[in-house]
Amino acid sequence: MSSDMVIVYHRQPYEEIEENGKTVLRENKSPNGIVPTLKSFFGKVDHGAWIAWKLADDPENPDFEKRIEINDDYGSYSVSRLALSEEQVREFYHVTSKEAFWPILHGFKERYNYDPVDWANFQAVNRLFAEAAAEEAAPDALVWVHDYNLWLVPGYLREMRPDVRIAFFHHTPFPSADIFNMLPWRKEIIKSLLACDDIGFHIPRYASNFASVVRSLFDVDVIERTQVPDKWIFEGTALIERAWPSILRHALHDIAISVTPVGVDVGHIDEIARSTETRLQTKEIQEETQDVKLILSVGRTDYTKGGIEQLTSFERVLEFNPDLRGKIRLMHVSVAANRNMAAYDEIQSEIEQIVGRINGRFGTLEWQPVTLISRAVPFAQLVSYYQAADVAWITPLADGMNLVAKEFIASRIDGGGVLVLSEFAGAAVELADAVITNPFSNRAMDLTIVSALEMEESEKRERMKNLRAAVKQTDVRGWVPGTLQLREKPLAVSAA
Ligand code: GDG
Repeated sequence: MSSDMVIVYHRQPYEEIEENGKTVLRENKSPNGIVPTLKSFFGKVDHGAWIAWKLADDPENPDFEKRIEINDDYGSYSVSRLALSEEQVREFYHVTSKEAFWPILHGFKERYNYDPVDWANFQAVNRLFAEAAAEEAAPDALVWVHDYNLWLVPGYLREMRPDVRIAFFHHTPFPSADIFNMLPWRKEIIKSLLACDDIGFHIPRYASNFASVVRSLFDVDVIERTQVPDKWIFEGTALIERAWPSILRHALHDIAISVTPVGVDVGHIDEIARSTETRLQTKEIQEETQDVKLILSVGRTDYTKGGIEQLTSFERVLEFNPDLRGKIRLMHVSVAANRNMAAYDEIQSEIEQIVGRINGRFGTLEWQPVTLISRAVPFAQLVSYYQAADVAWITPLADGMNLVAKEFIASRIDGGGVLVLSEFAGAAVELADAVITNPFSNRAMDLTIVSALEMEESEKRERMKNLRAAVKQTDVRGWVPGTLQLREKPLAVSAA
């Protein structure tokens, strides 16, 4: 029991790779930007702890290394690894979280499948996370739990450790009661979340939806409502909201509902963008694409990200605008993060099919309309793509925030480029100067991409200037766990 801050996140904060028969830890290269941000909090406390799962052939094996100590650039912290069998991971993560919760959170009722869910396994795995957090937390520590696959952790943890402060952050959207209440375990999930001191969301709409779900299931009082700041009230997005219930009271316990949009590390991206290596790479791409306008799309391969709808829009644009043939190119980076899951494999092959069809229909020896990249690209290279693109085309059907949009903006040190952004990405609330589009409308999709390609230079620059200012406002370095304050370690005082 020695950590002032305990982060409970299902993945380990590094990648483990085998080198010459030895296991070494390496910075996480998988497409997930949040891990370094979370680790950066460990630099602020004397000692931190991270709780994650690790696959084990035999979870009972006494040689399994349950806890390791790390001292790196981020700080000093321990990582508690919960030994889970392949079956437990499949049930807890791939079935319950990805087949049942994920579609509901993103409003895809028709994809929701709860028949195969083993709820007892989900409860057991969440209890293991709670036990590990209870063991690591110092008195009054802050325990920060992340995402829906750990929804039951706060309830279990509160029973074990009434003293700790519990914060929970949702990286996904949160739907209204009409959709959320399709989950048969709705009451158990919400009861657990009500054990938190603070529940965080990216944008006011998700916070409001959450409050509506709570009120449908429990008697709660709204103690405080908060007006949404003017800068986030923008009529052009479907996710507009004017106020949200920011303190709820249930059974004499107050729960803060906070809105803390996640941003990107602007300084870090700026450094990469200004490096000689990136500039050279950017120049190379620009030389290769100098006669065409480059449209860039980046995201995980997931039905929520709208890859199929985007590719079919590109196909229509080429079909109905013959003058654009040979003049534009789409680079579609779609990285699979959940291999071997039927729903994701299907999307991957559908994407490959459409790309093949477009290239077959319109391509020539000199010009290939779409380049599909299905493997993870090193981040510095991604920054070069962001810099070389004329348009970033980010059109998810639903997305908690969407960090790709913000990374694109942070990379544009030249002040150029156009962002076309879906009104169903949380980021749209902050980024009113993007060209906002509706990915459910063919007409809106086709018109906005063409207008982005034709935009006057002065308008592009004006919009990008405002976008860059907006992205700086939610720099992830200023991100804190909702209304709860960290007990930061005292600043070292010099002996002079
Ligand atoms: C969840 C929520 C929310 C992508 N391709 C490559 C690559 N990426 C990186 C991007 C970015 C990250 O992956 C994707 O972040 P997003 O925010 O766009 O999306 P999710 O993974 O779905 O994340 C989302 C987020 O949590 C944070 O709260 O915004 O709504 O769904 O950082 O750069 N990185 C590299 N190569 C790639 O090919 N290196």
